Amino acid sequence: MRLLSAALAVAAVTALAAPSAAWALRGPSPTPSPAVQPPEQGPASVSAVTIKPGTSKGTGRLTPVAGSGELIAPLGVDPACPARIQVGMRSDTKKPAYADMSVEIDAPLTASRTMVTSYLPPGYELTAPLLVAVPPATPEGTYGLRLRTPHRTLSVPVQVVTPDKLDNGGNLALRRQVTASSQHVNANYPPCSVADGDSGSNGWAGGNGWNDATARTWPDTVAIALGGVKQVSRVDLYTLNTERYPASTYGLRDWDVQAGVNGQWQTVAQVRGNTAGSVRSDFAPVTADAVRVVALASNGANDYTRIVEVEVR
Ligand SMILES: [Ca+2]
Ligand SMILES: [Ca+2]
Repeated sequence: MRLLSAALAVAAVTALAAPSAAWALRGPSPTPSPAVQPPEQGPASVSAVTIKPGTSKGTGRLTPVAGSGELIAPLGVDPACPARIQVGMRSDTKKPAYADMSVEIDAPLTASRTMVTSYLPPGYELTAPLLVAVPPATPEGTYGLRLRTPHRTLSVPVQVVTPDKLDNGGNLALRRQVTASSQHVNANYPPCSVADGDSGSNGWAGGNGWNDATARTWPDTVAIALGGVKQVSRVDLYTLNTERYPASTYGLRDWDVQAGVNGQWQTVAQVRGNTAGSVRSDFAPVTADAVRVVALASNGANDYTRIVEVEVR
């Protein structure tokens, strides 16, 4: 048993120590691979591929796995913010081996990779993000995504829907059109990421939050069109906040919340001196077709605006 444990540990270290050599991507990539920013431009924390012990079913085969049973891919979304799903494979084989999984998707949808290849010890599971792009003219409907290992295929239906039909949990901003006063030269901070449904900071620099391009210059603005006139009375703003990059040092400090009413921006809430990762602003209901955040200052010396998500209700 000790020998087996040692072998597994060595195999795991091998797999984890050389991810670029152990696995490879092939095929089109809708977004550039994450890059670490220089310190003055903000922190980065990206972990794209995870290899960890799984629960082997003892089938003796490679089994494709997916993070959910289906993928919802909204139409009309900025290509910089594609739909995402975790995919991968679990080794139920008896010996360590190089494992291949192919990724097929129905046209006209495209996936960020067509193949995942990795060294995988028995009982271990690999997962990695798959980005699915939906061209603007794609008809609504169900499309096929197939994950194939040599003896198994996992089919994950992809539902292409307009943002109006999304189950948005009451968040009127979800997957709506976003415009910002500036966009960082690094493509991993697109404005549309403030309405992608991911409010967690752990994916920062991986495409799920907006970093402006004008250090120490204010104001910065990010506006979300609501797809029509809606009654709104609450905005939740999530700024960068992790253990390593706390909001008190890297997050947004001061901002105004504005509502677009009859073509005019009205300030409906103000936040000053914030040090928290998220702030809820409640205000008297207004009828608006857009919501805008006017960023006025951030904490610390870096002085960029870093917003992970804005939710509107
Ligand atoms: Ca986000
Ligand atoms: Ca700025």
